[in-house]
Amino acid sequence: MKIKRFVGRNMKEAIQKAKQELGPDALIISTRKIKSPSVFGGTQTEITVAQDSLTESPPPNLEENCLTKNNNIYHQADNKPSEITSYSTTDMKKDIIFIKQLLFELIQEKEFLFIPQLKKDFFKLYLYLIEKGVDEAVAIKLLKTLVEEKSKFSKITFNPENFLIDFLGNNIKITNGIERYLNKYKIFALIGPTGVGKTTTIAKLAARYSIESGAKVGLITLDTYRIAAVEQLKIYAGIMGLDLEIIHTHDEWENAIKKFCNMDIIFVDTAGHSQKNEEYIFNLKTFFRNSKSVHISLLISATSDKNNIRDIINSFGILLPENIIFTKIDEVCNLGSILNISHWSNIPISYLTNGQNVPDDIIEAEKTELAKMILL
Ligand SMILES: Nc1nc2c(ncn2[C@@H]2O[C@H](COP(=O)(O)OP(=O)(O)O)[C@@H](O)[C@H]2O)c(=O)[nH]1
Ligand SMILES: [Mg+2]
Repeated sequence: MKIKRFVGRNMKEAIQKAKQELGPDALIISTRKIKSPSVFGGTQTEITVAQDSLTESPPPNLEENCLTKNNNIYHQADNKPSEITSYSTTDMKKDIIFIKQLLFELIQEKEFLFIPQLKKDFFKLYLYLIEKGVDEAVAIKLLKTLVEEKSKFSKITFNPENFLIDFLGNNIKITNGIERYLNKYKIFALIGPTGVGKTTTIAKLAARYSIESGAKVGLITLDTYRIAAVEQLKIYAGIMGLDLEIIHTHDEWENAIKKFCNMDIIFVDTAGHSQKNEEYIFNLKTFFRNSKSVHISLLISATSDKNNIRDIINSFGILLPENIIFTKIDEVCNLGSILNISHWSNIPISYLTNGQNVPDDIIEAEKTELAKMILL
């Protein structure tokens, strides 16, 4: 019997490595988490695998050979001398949790494989979407719809590429910029986590409306927690020759709105906070509640991982944002999150920002373009 250890970022990767080297019949005899050698820390998964076809000796009894009487597990890697590692009940519980997780992941994949039509026609596309950051459940749901819609087309007129772009485009919720809200609102507030690009995006939008469209634009900032944050917007306001009001209280807010009554558009910058800071989000909600005329855009960075994106949508959702501005798309290769966002919320994407340059690096959301970006 050959016993070998394999290390991966997670259980799945470790198993893949084992299968690659020892084939599908290799038997996992233990798993454990180990410290990652990466400078960023974290953990890796190590599995110990046995394969009996590589040796003439008869296959050992797993219980006898792997577990000693005092419940230790026997590791023999690369034919080096064996070592005895303590294997406690806690370790065993951890292993069971791991195995449950693994089974769960496998079942999720299987759901896809059990839909024959999907497996046959769209398996590659499924894998591609996953690689692009589309959530597995979202990808499966999309592809199920895709199968139905594809069947409506005749073979002669069917163009797979255009079909796919149209299909994905129709699954993305967008609104082109904020134009269509201008007859309803005058005050546009940007909210979202710290560092997502709120102030920079305000500068881009303010420039677009004041310089390009000649509109009268006023700026308000509620972000008075950090001096640097106020200074940042002051600099932009100075360059563009725009009035800026710095607000600490609700009275100051009322006065600023009165002062800006002749403005065509007012952009409001807010302090960034984690989506986990419920108190802050609640306070912001109370602040804006008295100002029903405020249009709210939620900023989400393309660099956030998909679980974070889901959290951000849920937590900031209580402020009832009407748009999402998807920032920093220049920093990622995978834009599958756009499909996740459209699946997890009804809020349309209005803009995407693609760089630090003010005012150039901002584009209005457009379905076909977004679909192409995702598929690139
Ligand atoms: N790469 C990239 N950086 C951006 C983008 N938008 C903003 N940033 C940068 O992200 C950082 C934080 O932006 P800021 O506007 O201060 O974020 P805020 O905390 O949400 O107001 C700054 O360094 C910006 O230049 C973008 O679209 N792409
Ligand atoms: Mg800011």
